[in-house]
Amino acid sequence: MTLLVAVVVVVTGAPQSPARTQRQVVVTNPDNYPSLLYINSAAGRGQHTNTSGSPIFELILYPADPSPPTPRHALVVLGGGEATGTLTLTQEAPPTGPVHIEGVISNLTEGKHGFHIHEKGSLENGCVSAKGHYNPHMRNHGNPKHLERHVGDLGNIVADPTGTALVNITDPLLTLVGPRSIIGRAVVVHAGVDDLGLGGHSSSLTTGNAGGRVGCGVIGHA
Ligand SMILES: *[C@@H]1O[C@H](CO)[C@@H](O)[C@H](O)[C@H]1NC(C)=O
Ligand SMILES: *[C@@H]1O[C@H](CO)[C@@H](O)[C@H](O)[C@H]1NC(C)=O
Ligand SMILES: *[C@@H]1O[C@H](CO)[C@@H](O)[C@H](O)[C@H]1NC(C)=O
Ligand SMILES: [Cu+2]
Ligand SMILES: [Zn+2]
Repeated sequence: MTLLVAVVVVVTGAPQSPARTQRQVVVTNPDNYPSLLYINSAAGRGQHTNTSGSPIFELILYPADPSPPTPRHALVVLGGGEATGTLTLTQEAPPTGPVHIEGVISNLTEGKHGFHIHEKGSLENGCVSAKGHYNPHMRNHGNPKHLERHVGDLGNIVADPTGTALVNITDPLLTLVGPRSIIGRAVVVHAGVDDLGLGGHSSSLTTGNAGGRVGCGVIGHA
């Protein structure tokens, strides 16, 4: 069974909706395994095409499962920096239902801290080894509520005067299964505020200018 990822450029005029929409059809792949084809309309603009702002569709083929979706769970222990904590990730209806991230992060400075999924699940040389934001669709950095964002962009978490941040995020683009699963990648907490791409700084459209990395952990199966 192979998983297929393909991109299709929308010709013109499709509205740019922040909400990810999917359609589901049953197809038969060359091995005669029934599969589910998901059409993700908020994917991105593609690495090798200039679609000048048009949305493109990403088509993901998953093995068909006749039973109801089984919830998926993942876990992150932040141990790669000064900020510590544990986060649980839950996807009630994989592969395309939203992912809920919940937990507590401590030993932060009071205020907002950029919070992202980064590409690599490595802390070999500290949080820097997690590399850049997870961005499979080659978009600019942005607000998680907008179409123009990295898949890994989750905005800011807010620490109280004791340095504790309660994390309670539900995100429609993340998934814990299939070729776009974030399991095996890293969560990173930054020293500063993520400007959501609006700061006008040279790094606003790549990192949100969120500063150094004060906490990180690898997302694992739970
Ligand atoms: C993409 O196309 C638009 C509109 O044709 C053009 O203005 C822009 O410069 C192009 N960008 C690149 C990177 O080629
Ligand atoms: C909390 O952060 C400070 C630096 O801000 C660091 O010196 C200290 O070791 C951290 N505490 C823990 C428990 O990691
Ligand atoms: C998390 O956020 C949701 C929606 O904003 C809210 O209904 C829920 O009570 C929150 N949970 C916690 C533990 O704060
Ligand atoms: Cu980051
Ligand atoms: Zn980003």
